[in-house]
Amino acid sequence: MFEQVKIPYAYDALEPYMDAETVETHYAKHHATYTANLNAAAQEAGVAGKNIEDILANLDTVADEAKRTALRNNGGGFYNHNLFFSEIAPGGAKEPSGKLKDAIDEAFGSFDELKKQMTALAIGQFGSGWAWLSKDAAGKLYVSKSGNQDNPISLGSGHTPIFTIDVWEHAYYLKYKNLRASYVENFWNLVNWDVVAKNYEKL
Ligand code: MN3
Repeated sequence: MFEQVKIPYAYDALEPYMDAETVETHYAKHHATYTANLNAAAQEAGVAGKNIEDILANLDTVADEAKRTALRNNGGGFYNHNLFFSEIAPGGAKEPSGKLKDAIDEAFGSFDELKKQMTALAIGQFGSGWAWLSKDAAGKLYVSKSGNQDNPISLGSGHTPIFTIDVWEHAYYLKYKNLRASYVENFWNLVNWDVVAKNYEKL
């Protein structure tokens, strides 16, 4: 059974940058639904015992198009939101340090430059999707964006997302309405860089 990551904070803990109603709806409705639908889709496709990274990395081994699409959309929705809700746990470092900072400086020149590039990707994603900070097979960091619930893991071997920004309207519309750029600018205030550093050092 796939289970949503438990969030160690109250729905109102991310105020004023992310409002309680958005967090509750996003986590307890949207994310919960992706998780339930993934469990059903994994049963249907015969991959229920596998881990989510394996499923997303090997979507092309599922021959049936409807089953593959259900895994892609709901598997992505499950995984992406687990990363998202973990990385914004209150507390922790307000900016990268240690090995993660070194890797960011090597890939982008500075943390400010990473923020600038990822903000531009998040704002520029047409329609629903995500902006990503990921590690490639050689351990180098890079930024990207994707539509819908697509995830860098599905691009091929060795792609590991370590940080993401959800730019589906459900992530911000109750508070920010059409102002996605304001949501993205404020999102940086929420990031717990200790969690991102753990994601970076995990593999
Ligand atoms: Mn979302």
